[in-house]
Amino acid sequence: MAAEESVYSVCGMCSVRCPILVEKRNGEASWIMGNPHSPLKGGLCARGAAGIALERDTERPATPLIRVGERGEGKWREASWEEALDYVADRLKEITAMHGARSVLWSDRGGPFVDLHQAFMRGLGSPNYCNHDASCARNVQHAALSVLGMGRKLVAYDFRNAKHIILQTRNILEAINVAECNAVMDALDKGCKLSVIDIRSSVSASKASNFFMVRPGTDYAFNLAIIHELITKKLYQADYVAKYVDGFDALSAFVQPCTPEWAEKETGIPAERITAFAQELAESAPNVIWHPGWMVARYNDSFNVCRTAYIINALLGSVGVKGGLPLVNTPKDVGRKGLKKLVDLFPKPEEKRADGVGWKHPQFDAGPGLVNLAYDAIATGDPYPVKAYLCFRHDPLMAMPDPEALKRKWEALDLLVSVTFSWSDTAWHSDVVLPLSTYLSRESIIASKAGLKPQFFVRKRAMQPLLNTRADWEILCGLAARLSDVNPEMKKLAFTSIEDIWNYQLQDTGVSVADFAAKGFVELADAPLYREVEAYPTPSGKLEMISGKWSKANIDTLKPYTSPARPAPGEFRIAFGRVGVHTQGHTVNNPLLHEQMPENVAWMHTSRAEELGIADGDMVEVASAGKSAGRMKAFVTECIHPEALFMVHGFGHRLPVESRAIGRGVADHELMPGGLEVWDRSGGGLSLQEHFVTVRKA
Ligand SMILES: Nc1nc2c(c(=O)[nH]1)N[C@H]1C(S)=C(S)[C@@H](COP(=O)(O)OP(=O)(O)OC[C@H]3O[C@@H](n4cnc5c(=O)[nH]c(N)nc54)[C@H](O)[C@@H]3O)O[C@H]1N2
Ligand SMILES: Nc1nc2c(c(=O)[nH]1)N[C@H]1C(S)=C(S)[C@@H](COP(=O)(O)OP(=O)(O)OC[C@H]3O[C@@H](n4cnc5c(=O)[nH]c(N)nc54)[C@H](O)[C@@H]3O)O[C@H]1N2
Ligand code: SF4
Ligand SMILES: [Mo]
Repeated sequence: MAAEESVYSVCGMCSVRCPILVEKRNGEASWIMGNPHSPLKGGLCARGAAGIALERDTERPATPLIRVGERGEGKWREASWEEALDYVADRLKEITAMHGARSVLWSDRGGPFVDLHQAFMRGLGSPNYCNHDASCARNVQHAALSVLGMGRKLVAYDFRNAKHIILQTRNILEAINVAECNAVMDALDKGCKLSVIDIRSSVSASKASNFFMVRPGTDYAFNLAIIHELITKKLYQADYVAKYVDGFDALSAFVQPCTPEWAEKETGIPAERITAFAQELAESAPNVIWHPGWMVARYNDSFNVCRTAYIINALLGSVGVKGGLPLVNTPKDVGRKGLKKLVDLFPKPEEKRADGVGWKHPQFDAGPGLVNLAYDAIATGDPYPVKAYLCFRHDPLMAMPDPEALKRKWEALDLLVSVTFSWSDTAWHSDVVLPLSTYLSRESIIASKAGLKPQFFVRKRAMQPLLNTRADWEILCGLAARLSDVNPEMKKLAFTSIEDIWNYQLQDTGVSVADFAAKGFVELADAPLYREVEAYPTPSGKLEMISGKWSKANIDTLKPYTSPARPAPGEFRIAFGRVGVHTQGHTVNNPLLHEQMPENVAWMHTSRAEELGIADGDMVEVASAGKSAGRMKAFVTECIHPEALFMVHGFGHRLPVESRAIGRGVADHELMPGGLEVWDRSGGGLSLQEHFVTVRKA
């Protein structure tokens, strides 16, 4: 039977947001595939294919809920949408009347649709918009800002034209972005080399011609030795460096002691392999991509690891270059007008941010701030009281270390609201749960994507929600309408249809809503555009080996290397990562994906397992600072560094409302006591792998 209708939309099973085509039968989504007009060519990852199971799952918040018991007790009363939105709006009115608009904090998952969220916060008059990124890519973002003067997403990874791709702390074939996976696989088919630097052998490592299993926490030493070799052996692109690099002499002097022999002692990688690797890199220059990483909230020097990745790219002449890291184009770069921003409906609040970003920490990107520091403001009232927290598509109790400590920091909140499409620890702990429609049953605002060919794209509703859930715009515009009696400015955001929002956004762009019908996205250029770089937006106009901006904040960007602690006898360093079939913690209860992988296992080296009398498949108990986080199966293998204990993040759920996920596997973030205070002062990221655990046979 032919499908009734197809809808172009956008996947929402992870933060990549691939373009999709949804087929419908009997008014419901019946089949999802990658958008055939896009580089996905119809393909999708396993999680993307499990979207219909999410929509049909009833083990998710089915209607708005207002807490009646204690926080986290799981006692709720069901409310209508009218009642729940009135309740939240009334509480916000009371709190802002007493403590000012700045007492409201927001966090979300970042990404292309946040204009609406930022507009809501500005409309309220609060500067405290944050995203999740202190626990993800902030160190990469700040490294990019410190070397290139611009954010990490303003350069692309031109995998298809590369001759050598280096993945460091980046498992591209399992931590999936479908278009990137396809591009890397196509490049490998054409003879591009792949090198992987990891603490364990991942699927990506299995495709590599060079695999370097470094001692956990020593990547900075590895990179400094590569820089040493590129400089002392004159393997760098001298013309490029003369034109684009600032601080080369200081860098040369700094890496002088960082010989491959020195790095061998730190990393465990033989000196001659490091020397040979540097030579190989030079042979492919400038078509080299040394990936600066994605999830790098790991160590106290992760910022420097990412910085040195950008520096190596700079020495090899690949920044700003085809087949390397070319600059992406915004609509303006291709002579087009960008979307009209919702955030521009309101003036920027003059108030300082509660997290100190932009004033106490002038070097950091004030856009999404650092949410962990905003939690400190909740707990201390310094620099001012923060009393309401709207947690949107974000589960900090799973995404941040040490959930019990975080709950204590939140005790001073008068209102905690969670907007989510699945149950989460944060939703369970909230005062109000506003159930979001899944991405199949909601629309989103139009998004703009910079790239070699910039585009606008839109998520359309493929079906009506099966449960009593609402779209993000319906929730926020509904709150805005209710807040306009005390804050007339908010009327501007009280849209009553998504078309009105889309038409507002598309004003003067030369694109209309109807233009999305053909492919689901509208390209703003006919062909990829590689722009010649004249100057970088750094203080020196060049790629900065020593960052002018960070120096002003008294931070040394050529930081001396500190050797990471070795685990005490019987201990392991905790390490974590992703797996192809799950997204973070929120797909573990998805009926289809749960079937694929119901629990995580503890990867440990054969020699360490023998020491502890543990055999492959044994149940083990994992603890940190004497506190057990639960039991899981041991996966005993030669394919991991002996100092590390690795597990996939997102398991160890404890909520009774998730019958499939409950009690399966262990939660890595419960093994990081005091972890909220352990973060990289120069890069802003949490240092989630600066923690040690013990394991015993259960
Ligand atoms: N210990 C430890 N901590 C980590 C990590 C780790 O590996 N180990 N990983 C870190 C990383 S890389 C990140 S990005 C953060 C992630 O942590 P979070 O930012 O919290 O991300 P998610 O779990 O993807 O999503 C949070 C919630 O949003 C809800 N949601 C609502 N709408 C949508 C939607 O349209 N799409 C999706 N996908 N979810 C929606 C989901 O139901 C889920 O409950 O955690 C970080 N924290
Ligand atoms: N399937 C799937 N794909 C995803 C996601 C998902 O949840 N599931 N999440 C998305 C998100 S939010 C993010 S941030 C990205 C993350 O993308 P990645 O950062 O690529 O993913 P991870 O698996 O967290 O980590 C990559 C690798 O780092 C290794 N590693 C750990 N410690 C060290 C170390 O000290 N040195 C080195 N060199 N390597 C180390 C791990 O073993 C792992 O193989 O993935 C995105 N894509
Ligand atoms: S990578 Fe997979 S889950 Fe993520 S957006 Fe793409 S298809 Fe969806
Ligand atoms: Mo992430």
